[in-house]
Amino acid sequence: MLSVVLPTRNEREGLEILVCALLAILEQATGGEFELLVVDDSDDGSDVHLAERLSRFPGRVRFVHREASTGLASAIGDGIRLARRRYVLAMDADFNHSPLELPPMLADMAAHDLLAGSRFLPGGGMPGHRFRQAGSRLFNAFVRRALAVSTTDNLAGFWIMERQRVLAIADRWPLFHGYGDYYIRLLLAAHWLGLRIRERPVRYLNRLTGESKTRFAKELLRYTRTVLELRRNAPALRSRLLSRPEVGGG
Ligand SMILES: Nc1nc2c(ncn2[C@@H]2O[C@H](COP(=O)(O)OP(=O)(O)OP(=O)(O)O)[C@@H](O)[C@H]2O)c(=O)[nH]1
Ligand SMILES: [Mg+2]
Repeated sequence: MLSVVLPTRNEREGLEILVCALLAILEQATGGEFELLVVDDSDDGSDVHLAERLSRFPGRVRFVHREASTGLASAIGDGIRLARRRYVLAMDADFNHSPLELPPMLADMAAHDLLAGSRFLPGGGMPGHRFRQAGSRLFNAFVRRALAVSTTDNLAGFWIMERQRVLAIADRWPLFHGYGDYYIRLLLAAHWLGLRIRERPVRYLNRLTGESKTRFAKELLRYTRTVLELRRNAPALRSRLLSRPEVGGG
């Protein structure tokens, strides 16, 4: 049923706790039909420790360490390619994305082509960080206008889709490069393809332990460049994507 892709970089303390929470929650929510796929780019030695700790869950948790890190988006892409279940769910591994959101998301997934968490729908939210909240809201308004999409949260990166469908899109249009901007490309592709996108509110939690890898202002600049480039190249990208009907919605 479900493969959960967890990209990690130097998450020594929190990851094992997250894995245990996910194992308990998903056992119930999926009737045991799931796997967790950790795609790790750590350079602090935590990979050796985590590989050993997570080997206690054979058949449930796969830990893949990449020697040469090519960044967050490519880790998610690799995880999706390695996944074995019908649906893939991508989430951060630092508790920003709460494991408690998974059961309601799973209950909704079969009725939609892309199920996406949003902090900006009633009932959603994120703790603290007033500057970040305001920045994210403003940026989302910009994305909606620049790319003519309706999604309220184009940065969340907390989503579920059929694995084959994501791979078919990525095959046509490389999505998985950069950082969180891969998600803007994925949502835009889904819009262009007319997929049934469903946003549902999610509440972020504070990162449990460890350090953020995001320089928010710097990433926002990168995301802005991505959006402007997508807008500029939209006709060519769109026709490339739509030239293959089998990736479309249904
Ligand atoms: N595999 C891999 N994972 C990464 C990389 N960079 C970040 N991550 C993971 O991606 C997730 C999101 O990274 P964060 O540093 O929490 O970024 P963020 O959630 O945007 O920032 P904060 O809100 O400050 O936590 C976490 O699970 C990280 O461990 C990377 O280069 N490779
Ligand atoms: Mg985080």
